[in-house]
Amino acid sequence: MALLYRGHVGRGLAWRQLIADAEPDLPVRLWPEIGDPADVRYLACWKPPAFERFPNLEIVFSTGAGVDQFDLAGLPARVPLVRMVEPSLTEGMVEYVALAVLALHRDLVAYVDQQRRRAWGEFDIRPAAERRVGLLGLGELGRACAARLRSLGFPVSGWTRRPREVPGVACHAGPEGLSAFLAATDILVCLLPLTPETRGILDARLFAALPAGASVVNAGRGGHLNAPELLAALDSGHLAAAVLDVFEPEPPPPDHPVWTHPKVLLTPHAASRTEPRSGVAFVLDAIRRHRAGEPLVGVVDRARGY
Ligand code: NDP
Ligand code: OXD
Repeated sequence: MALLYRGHVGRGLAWRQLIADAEPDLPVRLWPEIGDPADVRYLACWKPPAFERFPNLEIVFSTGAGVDQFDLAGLPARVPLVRMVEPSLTEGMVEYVALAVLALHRDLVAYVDQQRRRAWGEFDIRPAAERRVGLLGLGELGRACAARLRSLGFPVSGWTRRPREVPGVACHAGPEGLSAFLAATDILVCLLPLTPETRGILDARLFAALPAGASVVNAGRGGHLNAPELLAALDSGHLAAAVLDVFEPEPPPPDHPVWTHPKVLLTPHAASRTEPRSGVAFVLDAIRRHRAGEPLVGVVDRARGY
């Protein structure tokens, strides 16, 4: 029985050491040294190899929260796909979203642009209580971000697929709840999974439904965004600024206007990441639960796509 890790080499070495310390009876193999594929019971990866090579798989782990990078064809229905639900990933995203929302709230993107142009002009300061933040997605990450944003003083609302109740958050759900949610959002933060339903959701129609002067943060996936329509909404002045952590493709082509657009702050898919110690703790807990016949945390619903 073995766990196969396929991903960042340095993090793989850290995973192997941490698992050796905590669970010496579980050998860890690092891709491409897979050994006998029949030994591989657990696979942890960002992008999976062909599942057919591993006839005895019991659990497949995504080393991230998202699973849109997985082609599940070939993964038998009996093998659960488990995504990361662990504190380092959540806290990283909470920090990033707080950073992005505060940057937009305090006009940092516009100040950086001014500095480049050697311009000196101040913008009005608006209280956080008057800046409404709307979260697309109130899942593991969205709910944690909502709590931190509330503690910073922002009124927070959220939009989900199914109706939800989150204390202190004005909740909206489904296509029928989207317009009211958008109309009451000054800073929109996308923390959705990428599915056929959410692909391209950040488009001209959605931007037009936001109040004039609103801003956008995309920390979900690049496939959520229609980039030309975002740049058009920024150029028209309807949107004030955007903070983008994800893009399609990553990185954007060298001549793409998003690199230099004065109203865009771009980061290289770096909002958050699973730190080896807490990732390994999550995986070992899942394996223990699986062996004990207990329910797993973070199982992906394949029909829903997240
Ligand atoms: P969850 O699965 O816990 O939450 C997803 C949320 O999105 C849920 O609230 C869900 O609604 C909502 N949602 C899904 N589909 C729809 C839809 N069609 N309409 C409305 N709401 C929808 O995911 P996480 O919070 O853990 O992660 C979210 C995403 O963040 C990941 O999938 C990944 O793409 C991205 N991510 C990005 C990182 C980065 O570094 N940039 C790092 C980590 C994650 P409901 O509550 O009804 O199910
Ligand atoms: C993730 C990511 O999904 O890092 O975890 O994007």
